[in-house]
Amino acid sequence: MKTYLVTGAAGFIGANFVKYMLKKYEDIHIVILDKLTYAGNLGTIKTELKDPRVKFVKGDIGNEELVSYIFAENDIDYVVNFAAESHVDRSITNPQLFLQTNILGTQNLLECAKKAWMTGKDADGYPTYREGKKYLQVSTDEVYGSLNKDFVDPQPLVIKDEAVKSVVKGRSAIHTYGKYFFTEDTPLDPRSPYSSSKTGADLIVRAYHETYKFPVNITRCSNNYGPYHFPEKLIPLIIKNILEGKKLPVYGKGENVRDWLYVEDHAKAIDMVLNSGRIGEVYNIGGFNEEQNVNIVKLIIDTVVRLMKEEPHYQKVLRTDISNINYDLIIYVGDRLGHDMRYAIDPSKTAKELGWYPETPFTEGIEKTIRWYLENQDWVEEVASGDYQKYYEQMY
Ligand code: NAD
Ligand code: TDX
Repeated sequence: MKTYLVTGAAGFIGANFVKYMLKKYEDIHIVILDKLTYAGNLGTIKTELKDPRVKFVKGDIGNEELVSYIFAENDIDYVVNFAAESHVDRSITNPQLFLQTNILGTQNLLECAKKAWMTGKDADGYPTYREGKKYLQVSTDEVYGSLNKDFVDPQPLVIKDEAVKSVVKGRSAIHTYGKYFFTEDTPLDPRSPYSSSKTGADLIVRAYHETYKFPVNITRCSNNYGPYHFPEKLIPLIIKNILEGKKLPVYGKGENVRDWLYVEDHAKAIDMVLNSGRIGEVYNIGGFNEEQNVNIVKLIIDTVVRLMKEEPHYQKVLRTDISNINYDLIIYVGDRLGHDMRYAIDPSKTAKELGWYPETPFTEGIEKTIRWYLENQDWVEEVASGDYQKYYEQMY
């Protein structure tokens, strides 16, 4: 029986991770620590909150007294730190909060876990820890910067490594937009306040490992999508606006490339890294699934229209006539400051060492995601009330 401290689990990926773990393991305890910022929502985990295996604590990962208390009250085996300020656009208007939560919050979690797990010192003066403990930092491909100059017309992605090929079983990318990919050895080169704060967090995690031999893993994943994604991010914002007949804002020329990963595939990878990842290692988690933003928007429009026609009962959620849903809704708006051009993760190490691969083909994942939004409009209304409206008006 393992006990997990999962931070930020009232948010998008953390909640999906908790759902995945509770389904997969009967014998598990999960303590959720979440500050319930604008991005955290108890409605996202309402079923899990009723589960006797789950405890919920409202609070800040940076609160030393509270986090120490959680460690004193629970025999935590694994910490999985999802809690963060996660939106690049918000980091441009309010960078300080990102440093506070993402760097100082992470350091506080590390320090409290270190104190709770420490057993003594070895002959060289390094701390020793109780068996089987691990801290996992959920990081991002954005710490590697941007593949700005490496940009070509879409080409088929050819995986040459036989070991990787045998793991991904043909479920590889539709195409790639460049020759270069981020590997775990790519130098860190963040460019936005958000990615700089995530890099700061990664560096302090590495420092705890090197300086105190503290047991850690870092995972760096590409853009996630799926259920419970907050509608400030591209995919859920576009779905929401289509259903309301609103314009679809695409930054700049819409040519920027992101690598998209279905959130459940990410949850599976984190579980595998916790179980089998080598201590101190970084693991890249990517979708083998690069696409330009404008093509994502077009794919969502096409999929919504197809679903509405194939299953007309979905039309009841439309606040516009179906004939209005077409590419004319797309508007090109001012570009994000310092907008990273291309992210492309090479997850070969994770595939080879852990046997993980992104199982969900993109068109299937997008259809599942759109269906989820069509069927969960109550959730959308709940998270998009109040502050969200102000944010939306300021941004667009
Ligand atoms: P999210 O914004 O949806 O959720 C963040 C959660 O953290 C919220 O529930 C929020 O209330 C909580 N939180 C924020 N500050 C906190 C604090 N100080 N103390 C405790 N809780 C706090 O984020 P997400 O998209 O689910 O991302 C989760 C993690 O994954 C983040 O660390 C993010 O950097 C990383 N990541 C996200 C993506 C992505 O595509 N969404 C990709 C790569 C990495
Ligand atoms: O309205 C929009 N129009 C638009 O063109 C929005 C919200 C975004 N975009 C563009 C910007 C990006 O190129 O779409 C792309 C995706 O944007 P976001 O959904 O904001 O994601 P991104 O900035 O790529 O960052 C995400 O992936 C990496 C997460 O928010 C981060 O937490 C994660 O680390």
